[in-house]
Amino acid sequence: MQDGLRIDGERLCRRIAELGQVGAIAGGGVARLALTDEDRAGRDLVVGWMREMGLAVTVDALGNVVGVRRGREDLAPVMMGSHIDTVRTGGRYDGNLGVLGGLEVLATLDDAGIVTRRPLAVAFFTNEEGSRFQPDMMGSLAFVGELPLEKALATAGIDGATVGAELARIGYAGPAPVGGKKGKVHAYVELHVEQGPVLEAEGFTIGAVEGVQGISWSEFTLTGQSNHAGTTPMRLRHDAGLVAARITTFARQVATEMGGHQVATVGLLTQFPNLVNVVANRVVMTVDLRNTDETLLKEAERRVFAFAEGAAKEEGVGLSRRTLARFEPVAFDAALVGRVEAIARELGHEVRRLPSGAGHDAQILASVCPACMVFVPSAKGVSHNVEEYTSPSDIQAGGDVLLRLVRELAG
Ligand code: HGY
Ligand code: MN
Ligand code: MN
Repeated sequence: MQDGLRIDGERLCRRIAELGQVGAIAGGGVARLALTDEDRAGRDLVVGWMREMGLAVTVDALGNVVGVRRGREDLAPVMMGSHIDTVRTGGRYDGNLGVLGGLEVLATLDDAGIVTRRPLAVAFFTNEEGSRFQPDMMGSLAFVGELPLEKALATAGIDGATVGAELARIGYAGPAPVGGKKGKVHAYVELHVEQGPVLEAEGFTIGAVEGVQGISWSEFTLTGQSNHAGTTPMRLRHDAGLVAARITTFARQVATEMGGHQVATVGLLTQFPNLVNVVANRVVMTVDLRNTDETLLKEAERRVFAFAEGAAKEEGVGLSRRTLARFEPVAFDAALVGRVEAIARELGHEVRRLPSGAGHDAQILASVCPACMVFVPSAKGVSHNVEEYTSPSDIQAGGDVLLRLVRELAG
């Protein structure tokens, strides 16, 4: 389709800025952890925009929201979407760009008086980030039927609240059922910021995302013995804090030694009693390991888990491990990846293929329909950081690729 229709990038940037005011934090970022009051306010704003556009809005039992624009025929829709929950030091673009970009595509078609053959849908999924409640992509996992609703609702977060209680509290426990989506979505396209340094460093405007790397999230609970920092001889200590520190440095060592796509992060670490003169008797910490190759990811897990056991044993500290999330690498639909690449070129943008380092709802939707992602650059490769930024011209480019691909898929 060669017509010159383009999204209204300025309107999209205005909406990104407006949503970015909800849960705004110093430095231009946002904090809208899943199912908090800030998340509710963001949801209310986006649902309001959906209703203003005349979309048929449904909310399911885990709070996933889908707005549908009618097509000429009553067929399975082409779906766009992402998430609007954020991490605690979130940026304005992660997730939000994919949801608001989808709404912008619909508004552009409204302005042009175009009705596609298939209906078009824009979704935002509950708790994509997984920061407050694990696993990440919780909403889309339930949406496709891979995570039982009861299990999701019973999940306790890092602050002790449960998903079910918080979902009801913010008023987004909806009537629509979760699961049963085979054949109900024709294709899924997610516009998202790269969140890494590749596109900007190499001068590309569009990323044709080939797939998402494997993700392994573990929680370690270390149980030592609190004791007096001054009177306890070193040989008699059972210092949970020391074991945690050794696990952290070993995880980094494994990633450095393995190289390639291997990454390792200790993001959450709480120490008890966390006092200057008391040997720590309890640490809860997370280890995030990722790799594009499942065999290598398993090797990294094996090395880190074995080291942790050994270090705990040496110090006479108890250790238990819980899996918070585990996803194998996912490859997106090859034909769709090819179309993202070709359409970007037709629109005159420099494009390259690349894997996604971050997890996304698209990797979950891929289990029920052909799915793909369109990346746009992140300035300085920064994300999960208030300085996350993507330029208006890159947003325009990403939105135009999304518009053309979705029109092609929806006829
Ligand atoms: O952690 C991730 O990959 C995503 O931000 N949920
Ligand atoms: Mn995201
Ligand atoms: Mn994120």
